[in-house]
Amino acid sequence: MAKFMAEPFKIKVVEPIAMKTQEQLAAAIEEAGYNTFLLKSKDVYIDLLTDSGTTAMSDNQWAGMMIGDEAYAGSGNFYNLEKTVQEIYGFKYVVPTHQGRGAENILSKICIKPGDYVPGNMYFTTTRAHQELAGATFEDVIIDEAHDSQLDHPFKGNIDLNKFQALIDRVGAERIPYICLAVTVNLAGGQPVSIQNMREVKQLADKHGIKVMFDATRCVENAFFIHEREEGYQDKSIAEILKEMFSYADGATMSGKKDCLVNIGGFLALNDDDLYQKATQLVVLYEGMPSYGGLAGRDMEAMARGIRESVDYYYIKHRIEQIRYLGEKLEEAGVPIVKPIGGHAIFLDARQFLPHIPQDQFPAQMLAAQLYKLSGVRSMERGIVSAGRNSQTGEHYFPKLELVRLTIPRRVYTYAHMDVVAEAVIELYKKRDTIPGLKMVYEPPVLRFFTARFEPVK
Ligand code: PM9
Repeated sequence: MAKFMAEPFKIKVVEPIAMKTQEQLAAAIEEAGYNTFLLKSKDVYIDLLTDSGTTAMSDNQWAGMMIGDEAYAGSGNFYNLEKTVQEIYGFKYVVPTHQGRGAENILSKICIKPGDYVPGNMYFTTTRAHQELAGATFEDVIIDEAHDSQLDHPFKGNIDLNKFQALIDRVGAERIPYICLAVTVNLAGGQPVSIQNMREVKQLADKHGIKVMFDATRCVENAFFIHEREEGYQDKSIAEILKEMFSYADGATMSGKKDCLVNIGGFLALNDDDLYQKATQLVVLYEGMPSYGGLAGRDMEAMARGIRESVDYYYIKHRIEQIRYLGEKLEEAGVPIVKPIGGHAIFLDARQFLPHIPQDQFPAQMLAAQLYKLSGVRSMERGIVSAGRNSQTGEHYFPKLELVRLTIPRRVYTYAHMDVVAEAVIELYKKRDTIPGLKMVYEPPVLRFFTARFEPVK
């Protein structure tokens, strides 16, 4: 059998992509202030900025778009989505939102009071921003291994139960409304959480009356790693593993733009009647009626169908193996990447790639800009720029991980595209000593990575 599984789909529609000259690439990145978020899509050759909303939908999903029930209230597509989430994930209630952060906003507002603490397995940008806006302090309780890019560990996303217990002892359980468990952990490199850890977190949380809320954004990728790595799960289907995973959660926020295989959409899933009532009161303010929550009927139908497709074993096996193919090529050439290879992306370790650039000269930001300038491949900084500033002290957060993410959209690119990306990264690695640092010349007050601008240090 081939080491890397070929695409389990045929290509029916194609979208041409731009071929740019070196001069055009250099001009575009300068105009974008060395921020790959500010590039125009038309100037990008292979777009690995994100796997969020960039999925190629199936013929079945597009067919579903045609039966969108666009009634203002009680759309049939909402009931299909609700039934699908109940069946596949096992939650009682579903509140649709326009995307993941809509669900994060509602969850934070209904659960958090000022002065609370929310522990989690490493921060995520929008998740932490909503927790902080609601008055909470985020506390990272992921295992130490997650902060070391070179340490191989099968479940680097796990919660350290001692850190969780220490927080409970320090601030008191009554100031911890919930623990946020991301499956997988994006900023650690797409690293999974084991079923055993989920079970133990739930036990400890239950003992202290603390709720467990999953960030379910990449739950199918997490389920695949459990199938591959955790004893006793080799004979279980992806759907069975997902069901068990969510049995250890009281609720979940979901960015449907990732593992639900759609271009827009999300939801908040809950089991508790009272929390659900509160969520429906807020969703009408921020998103729309509880039966559409900011989405068109056709979007809910596409998401319901995407959820069912996502649990197909061959879909997820191909996805993970395509990413591994790229990662192994880079490893063979000695390029420093986060280990083990995660579920949605390859993460370049910018500290090791560009050791001569200090962290406050934004090495990962510059690495992403240089990769684009060389090849037209767009990636994303996930280091000090993404981490932002401590709102109390105004200082930069200095995360241990200073990374560039090559994020693979679902069902969009082929192995040949992965070859092009690998060649470009390897070429850049060979001339890494010539790359200077950056200074920030514009900084917005929140989520600065989206719109900040930079210039090379002379
Ligand atoms: N993730 C990503 O590229 C898109 C925005 S970049 C800030 O990785 C997790 C784990 C995510 C995520 C988005 C969201 C928010 C929540 N949790 O983008 O609002 O990776 O649908 O989801 C992005 P929405």
